[in-house]
Amino acid sequence: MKKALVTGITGQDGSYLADFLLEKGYKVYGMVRRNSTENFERVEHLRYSIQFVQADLLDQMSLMKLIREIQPDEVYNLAAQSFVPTSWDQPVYTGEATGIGVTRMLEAIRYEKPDTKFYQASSSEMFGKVQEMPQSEKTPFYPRSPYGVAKVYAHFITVNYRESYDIFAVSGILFNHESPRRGKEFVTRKITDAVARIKYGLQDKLELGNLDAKRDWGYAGDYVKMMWLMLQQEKPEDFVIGTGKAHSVRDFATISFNAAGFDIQWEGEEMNERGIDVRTGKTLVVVSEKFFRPAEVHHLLANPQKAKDKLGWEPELSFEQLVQMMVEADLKRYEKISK
Ligand code: NAP
Ligand code: G4F
Repeated sequence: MKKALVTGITGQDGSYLADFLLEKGYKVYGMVRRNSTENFERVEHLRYSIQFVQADLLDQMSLMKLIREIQPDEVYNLAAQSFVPTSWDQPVYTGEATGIGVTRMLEAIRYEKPDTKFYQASSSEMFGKVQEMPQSEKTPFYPRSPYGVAKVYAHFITVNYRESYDIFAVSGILFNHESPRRGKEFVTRKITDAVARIKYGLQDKLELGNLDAKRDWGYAGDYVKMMWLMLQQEKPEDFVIGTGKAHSVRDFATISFNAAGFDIQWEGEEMNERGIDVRTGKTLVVVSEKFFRPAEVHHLLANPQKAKDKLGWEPELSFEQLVQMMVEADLKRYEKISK
């Protein structure tokens, strides 16, 4: 039985990857950091199938001990301070967890089990102020946030350990991927959660920032399989994973409200733009300055050709299906609460 250690197991991707690896017959170890209360909502259904182990990316010795004791065949490093706006408020912490934390894990592997295969969760946020359209493995990075900068460091330290110590270490440069398990501070889930709350009369309207930002959004459940596939290749290589289609935040909001039976129309410009329900004349969306960022990443679009050719990558869920799935899940959740 192969052993996999997954960091970030309590996060969106960790929970989907654990589902996938268990189905493949792996023994899964999920790394959790110490919290005053348990935070197992996304992995509740796997509580007795995963072995939870405690360590922290900020603590070198805890990682050494983990690798020594588990002797994993594969490590998936999904843990990070992953919310871009927080990285402006806590840039040093973000650098420690999202950047240097990766070096700590690689050092633990180098000393305790150098034949472990290592997956690093790199990000399209590294492309930032994009240098070409669409973005591939060859596109130069230009990060626009402390989070993006930390991910670039993490990316290159992974390349460096591969080249210096011959560790099977790869980065998946993943574009935004979403699901009903997405954190509610990220824009997609913020929208679908608000749509459901408005539908059940629990919220009046939704405040958003830059409606013109465009992302290449895919479904998290499709993406975790690619993480695993990257570690099953003959030689370690980095891959871009995305759908090759981008949509704006405004598009995401429009489709979400439509999916819940609202008919939204956009009026006004930039800071004064509003989303109005055509049938009732009620304002559903307002733009608020507080959600704008000091430096925006305006448009991300993947060129996933390498993954298509070498990994057989083809996303199963379309953008519209993804939005529908997220809205339905949130409607169901609030239907239960409102009864
Ligand atoms: P997420 O839901 O925010 O989960 C982050 C996980 O990291 C949580 O389990 C969190 O634990 C853990 N964590 C944070 N700091 C830690 C520390 N110091 N030590 C140990 N664990 C720590 O993120 P996600 O969306 O699943 O993303 C997974 C990874 O992919 C992240 O590295 C993210 O930056 C990267 N990524 C995500 C996307 C995307 O669109 N989702 C795209 C590209 C790259 P707690 O539950 O205790 O907070
Ligand atoms: O959903 P977001 O917060 O995701 P962002 O910043 O693209 O980061 C996510 O994807 C990265 C991959 O590229 C990951 F590495 C990272 O960990 C994370 O998962 O924001 C998306 C866009 C931004 O342009 C933002 O300005 O939506 C815009 N936006 C507009 N109004 C908003 C809002 N974002 C948030 N979070 N909240 C708003 O009200």
